[in-house]
Amino acid sequence: MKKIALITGITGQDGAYLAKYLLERNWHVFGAFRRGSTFNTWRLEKLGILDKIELINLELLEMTNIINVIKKIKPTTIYNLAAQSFVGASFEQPIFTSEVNALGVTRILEAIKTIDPKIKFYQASTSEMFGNNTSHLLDENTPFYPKSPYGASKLYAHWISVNYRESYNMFVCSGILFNHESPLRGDEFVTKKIISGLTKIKFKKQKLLKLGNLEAKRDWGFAGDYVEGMFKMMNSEKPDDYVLATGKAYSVRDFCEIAALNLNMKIKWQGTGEKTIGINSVDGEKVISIDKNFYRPAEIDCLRGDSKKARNLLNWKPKTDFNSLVKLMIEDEVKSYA
Ligand code: NAP
Ligand code: F7E
Repeated sequence: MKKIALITGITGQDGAYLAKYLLERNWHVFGAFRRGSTFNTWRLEKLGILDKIELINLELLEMTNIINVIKKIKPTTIYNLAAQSFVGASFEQPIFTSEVNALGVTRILEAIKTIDPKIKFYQASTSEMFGNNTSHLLDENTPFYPKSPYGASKLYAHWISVNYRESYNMFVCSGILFNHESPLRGDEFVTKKIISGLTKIKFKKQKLLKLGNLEAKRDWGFAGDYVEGMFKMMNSEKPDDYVLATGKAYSVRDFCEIAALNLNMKIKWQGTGEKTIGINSVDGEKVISIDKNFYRPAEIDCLRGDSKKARNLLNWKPKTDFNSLVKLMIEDEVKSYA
């Protein structure tokens, strides 16, 4: 069987890890990127795979472009990882976010249905669709109640994916992934921001790290583990929806403390709410403060997933625990200061 994959969002974190994973399994990988004034291929370069991928222009806002790309490369599988993926920005740009994240998915599905409904389709869904439903472990049967334009746009994309699967008998999977991080994570996301900020402070390149809500808890896994789950979904017998998560949640505050320990710093907290500060008790310097600009109009207090369906049916489980994730991100970050 031909093994031709098209990955949208190839310049993003997951696009890079998934491309590497597929290349190692002898897939022919086309990476779709949106045109910009500069090439944004640093992640592919960092993984050493830039020259092994065929890059192709694709803009999710542009139907004709999507149709032409699919007709030209004839993929057997499409992984749709492209999105306006920053929750905070979705409050500022809700319409753009919906155009890309929600209607962009309908555009691809409609193109697949018209050109070749046998093409398999993976949709990058998210724990953000659950919203503040935090009383228990979240799984495929938990009702959705998104708390951001991002979450709402992804919920539309999830249901339209399910709808095409059921209406047209297409092989469509929706992977409901909880937060997953790595050294390739975008700078604005809180894990990378903490790692990068505290490392700069350690090497005296920055004085203070400003954060928003320290109490938010997330189920943080390693992106490298999660792309394996995507692949397993797409290569199982039946298309379905799966949660991928570690089952453990930690707060932003916890993340700061563990990251600091990995840099031989020790955070002592003082004050509460917006007045909270973090002092490095090793030298007594203030290193963390709160900036209300990083608060969101609506926050999700805690997200913790139950991936037993993926464990049982896909034989998937995360290999990297929270402490190992923080450690590997710090180890990569300090390399640039060595
Ligand atoms: P990311 O690093 O932000 O990558 C997003 C990618 O989408 C980038 O390559 C971006 O291109 C591309 N893109 C954005 N708008 C586009 C458009 N209009 N047309 C074509 N491409 C466009 O995100 P990620 O962390 O790898 O996540 C991958 C997917 O999983 C996203 O759909 C995200 O919403 C979803 N997800 C992520 C997580 C997580 O924790 N990482 C969890 C659940 C779901 P540029 O490089 O040009 O910006
Ligand atoms: O925020 C809090 C913030 O922006 C995590 C995306 O990949 O995962 C990601 O979305 C938490 C939130 O990720 C800052 O309020 C505190 O509670 O790193 P984040 P996210 O919003 O969870 C989901 C699953 C996706 O699907 C998304 O695509 O941290 N927080 N202080 C902060 N967040 C940021 N960014 N910056 C802060 O200073």
